Amino acid sequence: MELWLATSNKGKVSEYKIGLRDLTDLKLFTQNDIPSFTPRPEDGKTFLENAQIKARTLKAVKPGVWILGEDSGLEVEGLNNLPGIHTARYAGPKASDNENIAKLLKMMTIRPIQNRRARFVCSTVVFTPTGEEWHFEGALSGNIATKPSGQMGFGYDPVFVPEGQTQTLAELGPGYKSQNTHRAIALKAFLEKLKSV
Ligand code: ITT
Repeated sequence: MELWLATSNKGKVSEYKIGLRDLTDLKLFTQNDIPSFTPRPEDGKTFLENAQIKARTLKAVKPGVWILGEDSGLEVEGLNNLPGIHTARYAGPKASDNENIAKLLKMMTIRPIQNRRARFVCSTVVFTPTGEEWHFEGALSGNIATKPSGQMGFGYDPVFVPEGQTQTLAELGPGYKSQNTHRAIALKAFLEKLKSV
């Protein structure tokens, strides 16, 4: 099958490569394989709306193939579920992962926040080659660490400790992430659905 990922995030692409490795006939591409591709602004009000924007924009230039788009982010209880849909750009439009992490840790100390519970969420939209639209969701609960630890992964991995673990996602690494994360859960649901068609 030919599957196109509606993302330019290299960390996500690495994780999809692992999660999809059992599909033996898979030909995997991303929007970055189309030099003229221009993403649309992610101006939806929910993770689902933003995932639809990404998947639909790629479908418009690549009809008749499998398309997968996802929007994901971090909801921190003590920050009224922020950064939420603004997770990628929390510290500004071109913010790096380190700048986003620094802003998050700062927001939790300006007014000391005791409740560090948080969850990663992922909303995934798949278009089949015939244009059917499928939706999948995943979430991973945990806590925000007081300082970054670990080198693996991307985004907020160095400050996210999954429930029941003592290490961050950046220390636990791809073996753990490919089985347990918001993205892995939504992807497994897609793979299950794929078996049924
Ligand atoms: P695309 O829109 O091109 O897919 P993006 O990075 O902008 O890439 P999102 O809009 O979905 O993606 O933003 C999600 C952000 O949430 C992402 O940039 C990370 O900062 C964070 N994030 C999502 N999943 C994560 C994970 O598994 N580990 C760490 N951080 C994650």
